[in-house]
Amino acid sequence: MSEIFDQIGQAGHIVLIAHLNPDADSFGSASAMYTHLMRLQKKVTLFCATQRVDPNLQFLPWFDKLRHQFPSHYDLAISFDCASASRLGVEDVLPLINIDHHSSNSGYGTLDCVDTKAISTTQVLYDLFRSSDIKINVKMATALYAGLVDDSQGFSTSKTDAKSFEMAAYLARCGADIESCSRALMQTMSLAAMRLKAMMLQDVRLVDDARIAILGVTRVMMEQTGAKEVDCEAALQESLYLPTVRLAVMIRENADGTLKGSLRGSDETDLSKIAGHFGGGGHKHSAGFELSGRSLESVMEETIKLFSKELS
Ligand SMILES: [Mn+2]
Repeated sequence: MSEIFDQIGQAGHIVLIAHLNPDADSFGSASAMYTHLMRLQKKVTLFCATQRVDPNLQFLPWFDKLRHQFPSHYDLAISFDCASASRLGVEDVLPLINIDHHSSNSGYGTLDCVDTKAISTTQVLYDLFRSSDIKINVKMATALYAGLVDDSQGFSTSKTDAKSFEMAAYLARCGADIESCSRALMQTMSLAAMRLKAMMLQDVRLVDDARIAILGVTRVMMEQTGAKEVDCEAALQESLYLPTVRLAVMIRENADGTLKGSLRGSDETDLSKIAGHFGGGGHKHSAGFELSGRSLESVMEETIKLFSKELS
């Protein structure tokens, strides 16, 4: 642990990496670290390969500092919430500190700080800050709380425990803007996202005695609504609200013809294993994969078969 802050201390220029299509956990972690590094008067680049970052994250400190061009010279990079090197959106990053909480994390860093028990990457970072007696100011508190509340889906997932609430209480005392986090992360949706959600739920298929919900998102649906990739999440999550549904899968066509698969569940099935079948990974109850050269229908059928086998 102290090695992380030793390496930071020795570096002049540090690149903080939020993963492709960053969420509040990845960007929140990078944002909190940015504040800390500013206090240390470091030169910092806040990097994310995705150009169109979810505007709901705009309320977080340093959103305007995001850069999409990876710097050619730097002393140290730190990735946040990236389960694999492919999530970085950039290749051959060295030296690299990998801070994460995914159970499927492949340990791709030159230094890995992965706590799979942590509810969010911001919790891993919070533990690092606390154990090193680093003061958490208002900006850091909001950024860390954002990852906590988003990854725990408002303190509702099975990983939510006393420690989650202790962290929340501590961050609240540090001045975290809880209302802005709730509003931006749980109570804000664009009209495009709302229309896409309606389309997806209209077309949801239930198979295997309605235990599996299948959602397909075509390029046409994305174009017609003008929605973004992250906008697909709401319908996927809400399909699990159906009383019989235990597993939900969404296959989305990207603009370049590749496919993105997202798996969600609430029972004993380890979804990171199923995602692994397609070369992906993630958590037990939330996993994903990316494929090219396959049709949406064929991947759907294959996923249904794998799911049915798991449930039988
Ligand atoms: Mn996370």
